[in-house]
Amino acid sequence: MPAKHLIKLYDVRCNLDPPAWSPNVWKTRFVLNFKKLPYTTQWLAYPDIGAILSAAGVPPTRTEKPYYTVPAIVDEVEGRHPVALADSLNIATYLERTYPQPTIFPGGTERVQMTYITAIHEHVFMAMFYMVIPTTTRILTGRDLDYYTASRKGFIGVALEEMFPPHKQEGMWAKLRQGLDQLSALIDSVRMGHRSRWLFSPVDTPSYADFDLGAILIWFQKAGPEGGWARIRDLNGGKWRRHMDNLQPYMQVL
Ligand SMILES: N[C@@H](CCC(=O)N[C@@H](CS)C(=O)NCC(=O)O)C(=O)O
Repeated sequence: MPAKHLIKLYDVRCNLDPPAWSPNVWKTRFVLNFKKLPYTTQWLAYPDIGAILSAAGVPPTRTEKPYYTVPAIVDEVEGRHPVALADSLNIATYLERTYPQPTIFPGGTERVQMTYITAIHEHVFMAMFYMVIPTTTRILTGRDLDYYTASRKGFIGVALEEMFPPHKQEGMWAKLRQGLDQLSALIDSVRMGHRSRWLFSPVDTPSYADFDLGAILIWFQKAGPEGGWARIRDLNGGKWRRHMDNLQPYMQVL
């Protein structure tokens, strides 16, 4: 039994209820829920992320702006120094090492899980990125919205209104469908070797790549183009909708 501890999870708020929309934070939340670790979420306003995380002793994740990012956690372990860290993969690795059961890398699949995550990133996340960055403005208000709209061009190098303009939209949807087809083909080849209901796990519990894809699909649902999830959820034989249904037990927002 690990020592008594409480984890604080830092997330960025939005105006939905519950306010959890950030894909990288969902990756951490899935792992916390799956491992049944005790945690509470501290919701941050976008412009306050840097000041609050640095005051909490969390290290920066980047060498240029924004220096500080969510997710971040502080794990207060009785009798030990609190552990403060950021970056979703770094946090997943720490949680797996410190609280190994149940495992997010079943059957020693850590390396292969990383190749699945790269494929999810290339085929799906990148195809969604320029759709979701501008449409995220519909779930932000006040200071959060002001900060977000003023900073994206500087951080990403493209103005919000140039990312997903009407004349590019059909081409971008086609590219996303193509990316989903590619990921679906990879999943089908992975699943030839096992009968698990999970897309990337050979056993009856989900793996980190299952959470990674779930986090990206939640982000697309919550912050992406209106009606966007309805356009993709039943593609590829309904894989994406079934995956989200299967992940429901790990979607609590605490
Ligand atoms: N590689 C990092 C990326 C984290 C990241 O980009 N987080 C965004 C929210 S999803 C953020 O905190 N942005 C701060 C800002 O835009 O000021 C991870 O996986 O944790």
